[in-house]
Amino acid sequence: MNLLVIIPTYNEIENITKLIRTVFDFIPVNSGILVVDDNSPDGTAKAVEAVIPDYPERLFILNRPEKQGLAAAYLAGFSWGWNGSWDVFLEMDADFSHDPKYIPVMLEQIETHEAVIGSRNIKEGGVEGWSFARNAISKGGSLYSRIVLGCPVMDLTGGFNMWRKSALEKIRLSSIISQGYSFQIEMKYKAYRSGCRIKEIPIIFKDRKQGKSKMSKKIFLEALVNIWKIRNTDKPALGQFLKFLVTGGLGTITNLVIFFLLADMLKFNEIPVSIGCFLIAVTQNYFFNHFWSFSRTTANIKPSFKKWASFVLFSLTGLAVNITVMKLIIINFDVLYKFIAQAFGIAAGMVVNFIFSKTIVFKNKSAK
Ligand SMILES: Nc1nc2c(ncn2[C@@H]2O[C@H](COP(=O)(O)OP(=O)(O)OP(=O)(O)O)[C@@H](O)[C@H]2O)c(=O)[nH]1
Ligand SMILES: [Mg+2]
Repeated sequence: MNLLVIIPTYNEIENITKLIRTVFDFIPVNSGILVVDDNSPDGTAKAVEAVIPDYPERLFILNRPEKQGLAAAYLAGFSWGWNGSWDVFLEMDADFSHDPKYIPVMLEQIETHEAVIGSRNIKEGGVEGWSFARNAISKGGSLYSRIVLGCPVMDLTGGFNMWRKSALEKIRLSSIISQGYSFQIEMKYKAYRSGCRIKEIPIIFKDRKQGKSKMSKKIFLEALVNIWKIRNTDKPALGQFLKFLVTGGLGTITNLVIFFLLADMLKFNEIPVSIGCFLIAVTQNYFFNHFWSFSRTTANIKPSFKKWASFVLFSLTGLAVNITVMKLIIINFDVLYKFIAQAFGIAAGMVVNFIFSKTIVFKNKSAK
């Protein structure tokens, strides 16, 4: 398998040359290294360029104009290598925290897995040189993310990970929302959710000896908040359904208020009033669903008469299901009150309408 090691750098001049040489000692001849540098002021890129002649066709640099965070650097790295002959990608820090000696072990495991994670939080894994506080923060962060996301990976925050191309396809890199350090968590979570075969191997993580950490309190807090966003990108269905229900409830209120005004106060005939109220409520629902319940999928489509009409049609279908279910329950079961049957009917109608809305009316055609 052809391995591409991707190393993001920002001010790693003290480390990068030595790291590149060490990594080359541990990887097979068909492997390469790509350094993704965000225009480091210390001249990291120049240092890399100086050693490129030593490793022709094996060492590459991707120069980016400015510091844009770890996620952007890795995503750029993956896409740089996407059309090349690489089948396996390895993420690795430039500061020697990730010991290159583990790469052969990871390569062995990637034969039978789609993702191999260098893990500090399993047996025989660990951290060297970290203060008690830093260790506690890292472990706490991992545990917190595991609980919020319901993801069994023990080391969610670590950045020493190997991916088969197929795993990156399953993750759908275009869906990644993280910019900073939560990127690592998001990658693993999405790999897990998309059914990748994941293996954690123990690593001893060593604190950096040279250069400055880019980790800060702000970045850390950002990651804590991001976990919830990550969870939402993956589990929109329940949120969508709840919003859809609230929308339906608001539509019903609108319907009743207008019905009261026209039929009770102004004494109009209740049949045409009822039809009018239905259309107004459904129109309101249509816009609420478009801009709220399904806002995630409708971001790049506009409301249209055609979509509105199909939504009206499916609302009527929902109503038909409602009436049918209600009637069937009353006929077949000995219900104490008919409204109980109607409640089941409404629920069934709602579900049917939701499914049509989600899969047809508010579907994002460009989503894969
Ligand atoms: N290209 C690029 N690389 C970055 C950026 N931020 C961090 N890096 C690199 O990503 C790797 C991890 O960053 P570190 O500063 O070591 O962060 P850390 O490992 O979480 O923190 P320490 O444990 O204190 O080292 C290093 O190779 C950095 O040079 C960025 O914005 N752009
Ligand atoms: Mg580091």
